[in-house]
Amino acid sequence: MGINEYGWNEYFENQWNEKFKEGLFPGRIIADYGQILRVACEHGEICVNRPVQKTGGDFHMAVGDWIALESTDGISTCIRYVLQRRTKFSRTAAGIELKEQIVASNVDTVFLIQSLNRDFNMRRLERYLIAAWESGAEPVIVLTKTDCCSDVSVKMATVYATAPGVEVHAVSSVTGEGIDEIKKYFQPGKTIALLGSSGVGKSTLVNVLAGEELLKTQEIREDDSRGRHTTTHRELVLLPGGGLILDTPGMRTLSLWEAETGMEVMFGDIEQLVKSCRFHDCSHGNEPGCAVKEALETGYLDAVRWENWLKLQKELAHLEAKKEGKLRLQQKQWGKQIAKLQKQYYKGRK
Ligand SMILES: Nc1nc2c(ncn2[C@@H]2O[C@H](COP(=O)(O)OP(=O)(O)O)[C@@H](O)[C@H]2O)c(=O)[nH]1
Ligand SMILES: [Mg+2]
Ligand SMILES: [Zn+2]
Repeated sequence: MGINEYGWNEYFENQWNEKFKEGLFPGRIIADYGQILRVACEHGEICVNRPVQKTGGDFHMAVGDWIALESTDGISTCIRYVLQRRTKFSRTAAGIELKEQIVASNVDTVFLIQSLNRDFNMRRLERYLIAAWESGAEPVIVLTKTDCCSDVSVKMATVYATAPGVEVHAVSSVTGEGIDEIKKYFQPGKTIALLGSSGVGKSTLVNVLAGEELLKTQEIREDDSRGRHTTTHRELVLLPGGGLILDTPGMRTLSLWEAETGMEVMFGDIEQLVKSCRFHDCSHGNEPGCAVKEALETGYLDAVRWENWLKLQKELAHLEAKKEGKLRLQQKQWGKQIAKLQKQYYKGRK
């Protein structure tokens, strides 16, 4: 098995030649079991321990990462470095501690998946698109379970409006509808990640594309409970026709981690509008010359989209503040600013 099949390319080759010395060899993380990582390398598939830093926190490693391995005593292998990522799809990890969680690394295309029956939600799609544009990978929208939906074209139109310029496909893993269409994205050495809520049919889709039952799906089959899902658990799957598919565990919520580029791509028009209000600190309430208000009235700006933008702005502002550990400082500054404004206001009235 060649590492090129697994997506090794010039980008990594250049890093390797610059930074890594002899005695090391490259591998790609194809599954994450927590303490143990499964890695594909020139020797085939091996399991290695996740290196643990002395400080306690584990090294930041994700499925899709390219790593430098070292065979220590001819028997065991350990991870020495993580190569710089070409792309990464991240979110804010669940939990109290503020930290990044890389969901998929070194991905070329992300399939943003929603099912047409239950999971269809444009506000959620906006979130995924922001994170996708931020990741550096190309987003493609895949709507699943066409067999359970009677108004596919209406829903497709809704998606086109939410994600202009992004390709949209509707598929069914049951009837096979649309599957051929999405096969064009799978090319030798290219990695496609499947992202979306639990239950939308990601693993089923991998199995359909792979032509065999590689991944566990949620379906329980009463007829033959044995021997169905016995294949090794993998998250990054090499397809028989070339190309790699990265299945991710379902995410209940996608809390953004970084969003600057993504917000610009998704909401550049709103950012422009906001800038063209007469007052630079316009609250977009009742001020004269408010471009947002005008756009909402004329229908140029969709009210729901505007509300989502406001919500996202608030969330991102909060995240930024948390990130910099400056929440308190900022509150202090706000206090000062308000005091200043009050002072100006009273001065103006005198
Ligand atoms: N009707 C229908 N059901 C599907 C389709 N794809 C997946 N499912 C079912 O949806 C459920 C969840 O699928 P699964 O692949 O485990 O979802 P995941 O959590 O996104 O990996 C399973 O019961 C599948 O059989 C489809 O195209 N049509
Ligand atoms: Mg799954
Ligand atoms: Zn305004």
